[in-house]
Amino acid sequence: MSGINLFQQFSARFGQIAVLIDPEKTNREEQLLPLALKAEFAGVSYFFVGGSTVSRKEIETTISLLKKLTQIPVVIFPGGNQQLSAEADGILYLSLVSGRNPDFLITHHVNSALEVFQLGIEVIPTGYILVDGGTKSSVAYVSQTTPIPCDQKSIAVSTALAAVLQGKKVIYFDAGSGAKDCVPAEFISELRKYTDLPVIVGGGIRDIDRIRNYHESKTNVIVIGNRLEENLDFLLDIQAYVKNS
Ligand code: 1GP
Repeated sequence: MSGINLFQQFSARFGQIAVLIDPEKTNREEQLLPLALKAEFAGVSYFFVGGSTVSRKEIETTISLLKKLTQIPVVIFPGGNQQLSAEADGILYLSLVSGRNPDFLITHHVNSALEVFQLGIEVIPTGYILVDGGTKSSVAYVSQTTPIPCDQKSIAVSTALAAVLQGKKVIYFDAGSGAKDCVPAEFISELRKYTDLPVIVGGGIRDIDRIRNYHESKTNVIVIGNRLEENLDFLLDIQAYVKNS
């Protein structure tokens, strides 16, 4: 087990940046090395690794390379119970609480529980809430669940609070990869009236104003995926923001 305590790090402050790596697209050292170097320069706090249809081998290879290339903590963001690696610093142990598909609430967890125990990595029970991002996301398709509409703040907050009452330590609001509409920041500011637990947000985040908006709404971790797949230089803008915030 690494010496890092991810839950404590998540909790420590607002406005931390995580870079999401999909090992189906990014898995070679020639891709990961520049990403790792630029992310370190930019002050990125975490790498999240996972995707809806990623294989065990892809996740293991990518995490193994990352651990050689960077000191930034590597966190599994699993799309299914095969996405495990003993080399990761921890795993977001997701329950898709916005959905009503038992596979993503308990079946995957039962199938992998013994193995997760034996990995010995930090397990972070996470209430994962899918929000309508204006496109059919791969998570909605694969999980066969309906996202919470963007204008349903009360449902979103009640869903998050139910997860907290069930013992989840972290809430992740996700509009899905490549979302047109991001998760409304008001979901987070409203949730903050009830809990101090760490909140993660992702899906369609493409500019610094949006990052600032989430930061000001007391979001602990802001996840960027697609925008960096298109152009790594966005990390320069992130560097300037992180340095001055
Ligand atoms: C999706 O939260 C992530 O699960 C990131 O989304 O790829 O749109 O940044 P993007």
